[in-house]
Amino acid sequence: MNERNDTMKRWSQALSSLIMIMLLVFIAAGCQSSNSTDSSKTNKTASKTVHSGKVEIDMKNMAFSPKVVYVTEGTKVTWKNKDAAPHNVVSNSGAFKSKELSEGKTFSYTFNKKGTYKYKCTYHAGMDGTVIVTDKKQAMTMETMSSTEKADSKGKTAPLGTGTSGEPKQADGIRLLPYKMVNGYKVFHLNAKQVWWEVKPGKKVKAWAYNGTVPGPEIKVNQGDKVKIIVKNDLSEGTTVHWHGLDVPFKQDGTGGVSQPDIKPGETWTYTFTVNASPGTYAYHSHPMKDMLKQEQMGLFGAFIVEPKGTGWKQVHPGYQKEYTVLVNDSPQFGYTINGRSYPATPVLPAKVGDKILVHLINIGSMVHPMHLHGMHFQEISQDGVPLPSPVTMDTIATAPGTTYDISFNANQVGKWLFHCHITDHVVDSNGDMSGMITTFDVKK
Ligand SMILES: [Cu+2]
Repeated sequence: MNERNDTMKRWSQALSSLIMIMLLVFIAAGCQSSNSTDSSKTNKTASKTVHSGKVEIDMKNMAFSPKVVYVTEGTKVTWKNKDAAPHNVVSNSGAFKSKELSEGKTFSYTFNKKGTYKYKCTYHAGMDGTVIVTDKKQAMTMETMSSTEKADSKGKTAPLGTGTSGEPKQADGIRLLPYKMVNGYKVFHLNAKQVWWEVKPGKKVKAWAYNGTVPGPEIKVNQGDKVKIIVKNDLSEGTTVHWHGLDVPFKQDGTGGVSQPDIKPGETWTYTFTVNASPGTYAYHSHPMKDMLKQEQMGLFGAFIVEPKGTGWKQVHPGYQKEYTVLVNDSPQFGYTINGRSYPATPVLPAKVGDKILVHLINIGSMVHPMHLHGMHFQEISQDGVPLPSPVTMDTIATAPGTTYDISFNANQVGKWLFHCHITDHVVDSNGDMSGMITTFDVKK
């Protein structure tokens, strides 16, 4: 047994050294090898590689190629004109501007500040591109992921699961976590593990997920419930779960290295508390001391809904016919998503004309997302689980990271009504076509 543990330990040390070496080689190479010379191939696809040091973008066939480039801070980008026609490179924000570049001429700019830089050739309409500058820490996360990918393709790591633990799927695409009553406690089980997750058809990415699903299954309780949540860690590193907004006792707060040690791989941890929070929308997510950024970006989060004492929303508000959770997220791993999917793979939320609809809206990402509803206004009725003194009517709500909202509206018009983030970058793919943070209310007669 000890010998086996030792072998495994040595094996995992060897594997992490290998990943580290691959990472260093990648950085040292300045990723020039991945800069494809076949522009017809890279023309329309966003490069997923994060470049460091330097990178070249071609101006060829009246287009920038690659059109979208990810770089770390301090990377020098060089544009080269490979067309007979002259081009230029002009930043939309004024950050940089080349003079006219005839065939064979180049222009360089070093990006020292994090951000999204859109630019264009002012001579040719529609000839534009984007440079996305990430900080080094974020790039490290992405590179470590792709190194793991390489190890996988050689069959060096265990095969991944693909699905869920069989929880019932709700109309909003989120699974509902079942519980058992034991000695007056509602007992829930969460299992953190690595899976493949399909963000949209053709885009399968590695995820770290609770019970195999992104977001994790929805936990639904009533105010006053006593709950036990048993968390099993099947990740390759320590983790915890934090109960966001629920004001639990300190020992149950789930902050790694602060209220508890990180739960080690293979171990379980039980959280026990009474739900005193007011009925409304909350969340849960991993909050380990080590690797917190990566764990949240990889999918370890979910909705936590508190219903009124001993009853459900529909009983307290007899007017509501539909109740949906809409969880918006941004991450380098999944892109811009609603309930773990990117449009058009996001859920279509059904309604009938005359229905009153309650939406639990959660921003679990790290950016502001102004969510806009087509065709109808809605009312914000509560925020962070607390009812507003008087509801506010609007058609766009600027959701902030880590903030939860309850909104409500009357489905008074037949139609397929979009509900989407209004930052254009968050709702288009690298070609500028609709994608990402968009969902639909399908209101029928
Ligand atoms: Cu957005």
